[in-house]
Amino acid sequence: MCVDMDAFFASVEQQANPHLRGKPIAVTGSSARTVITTASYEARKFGVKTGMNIYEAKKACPHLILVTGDNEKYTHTCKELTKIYNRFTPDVEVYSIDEAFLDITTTHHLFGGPEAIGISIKKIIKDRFGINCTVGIAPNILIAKLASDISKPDGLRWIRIENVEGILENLLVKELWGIGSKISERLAALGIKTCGELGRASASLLRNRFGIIGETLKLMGMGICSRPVISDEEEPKSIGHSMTLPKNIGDRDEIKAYILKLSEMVGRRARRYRYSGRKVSLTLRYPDFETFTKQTTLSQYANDTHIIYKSAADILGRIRLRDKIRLIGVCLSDIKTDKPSQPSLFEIERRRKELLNIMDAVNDRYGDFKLTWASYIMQEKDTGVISPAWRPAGIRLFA
Ligand code: TTP
Ligand code: MG
Repeated sequence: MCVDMDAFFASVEQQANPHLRGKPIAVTGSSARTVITTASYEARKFGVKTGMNIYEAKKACPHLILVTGDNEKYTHTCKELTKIYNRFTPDVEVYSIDEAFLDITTTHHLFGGPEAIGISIKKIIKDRFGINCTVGIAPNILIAKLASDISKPDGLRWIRIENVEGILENLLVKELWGIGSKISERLAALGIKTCGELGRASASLLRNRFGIIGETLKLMGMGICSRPVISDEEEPKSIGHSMTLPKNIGDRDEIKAYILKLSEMVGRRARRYRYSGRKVSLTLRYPDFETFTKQTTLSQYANDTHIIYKSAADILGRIRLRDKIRLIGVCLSDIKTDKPSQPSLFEIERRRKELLNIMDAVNDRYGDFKLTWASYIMQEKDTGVISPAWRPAGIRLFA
C-alpha cells in the first residue's frame, strides 16, 4: 500500500489557518530565491506548479496566497502519520515526507482486507489532521505507487494482479515510479513509449543500452517489482544528508562550510545510533541538475565529524567544478554497529571522543548547532529545502 498526502505542505497550512481553506495557496521556501514547493488543488486549477518561481505563479493565478513553509510543522505531521500506519502493520517505510509504503501482506485480514485498511487510514488522517490523502493498493510497491498517482486527489484505488497488464499497456513509461525524463527519452529513441512496449522489448537490447538496469526496466514495463518495503527498524546501509543551497555557490571555501555542516549532521546521527562507516561520499548538483557522487574509503570505521568532513573535502579538492553548485550531499556508508570498545591508548583520541560526546550532549539538549565548529559559517540558517531523501529518523536507507 502507498499512502501519499494531497498537496501536503499546502494542506497542512490550510489546516493551521482556517482563512486559507478552500483558497488557492502556494507554499514557498524561506530563502530569497525561493520557488513554490507545492500548491493547493485550488491553485493547481490555475496551473500553479511545484518548481515555479513566485513571479510565474502569480502570473498564472493573480489572487494566489503565498505562505512561507514551516518545515517543523511538516516533519511533526509526518511522524504522527507514521504512528497511524503502524497500527495496521509494523512494516512501514516512510519514503518521503508525505509518502509511505506499508506492507500489509500478513496483516490485512485482521482489519477486514486491504481496502478496509485504506478507508480507515484515510478517515483517521482526515479526522485527526483535516487533510486528504490518496491510497494505492497493489501486489507490489511499483504498482501501488502508480495506483496512488493516478487516483489523486482524495482517492483510493486497488489494482489487482489480473488488471496490471491492462493498465500498463497504454501507459506512458514516464508515469512509472523511477523512470525519469532522461530514461524515457532514451527509451523513446528506441521506439518505446508505453509500458506495454517496454515489457515486450528485447531484454538484450535493453541490457545493451542501459547496462544492468536494462532488465529491471523490462520487468517494470511488465509491472513486476521485487523491491520490498524497507521498514525503518531495519539496519541502515548508509547515513546521509543533503541540502539545496539558498543560492548557487562556486566558492570552494563556502562549499566546504556546507560540507562541514552536513558532515556534522551525518556524524551526529551516526554517533547517536552507534554506527560507524568506512565509506564517505560527496554528492554535488549543478544548477542544470546534473548530479554526481564520488566516494572514498577510510582506513578504518569512523563517525567523527572531522574524519567525515576531511574525506568529503578531499573529494571536493580532486574535482574540477564546471559550474556553481546547487545541492550538496554527504553520506557515510559501509556501516556497522559500534561495539563498546576499549578506550583508545592515545590521549588525543580519547580527548577527541570526549569532546564529541560533550558537543552531542549539549546539542541534544539545547538544539542542533548550539555548540558547533568555528569554521561552520553559514550566511543563512536553515533555508535548505527538505530533500526527497529526508527521513524522520534522518537515516537514509538505500533501496
Ligand atoms: P509531493 O507528494 O510530490 O506533492 P504534494 O503532496 O504537494 O501533492 P500531491 O497531491 O500531488 O501529492 O510532495 C510532498 C511535499 O514535499 C510537498 O507538499 C512539498 C514538498 N516538496 C518540496 O519541498 N520540493 C519538491 O520539489 C517537491 C516535489 C515537493
Ligand atoms: Mg503528496
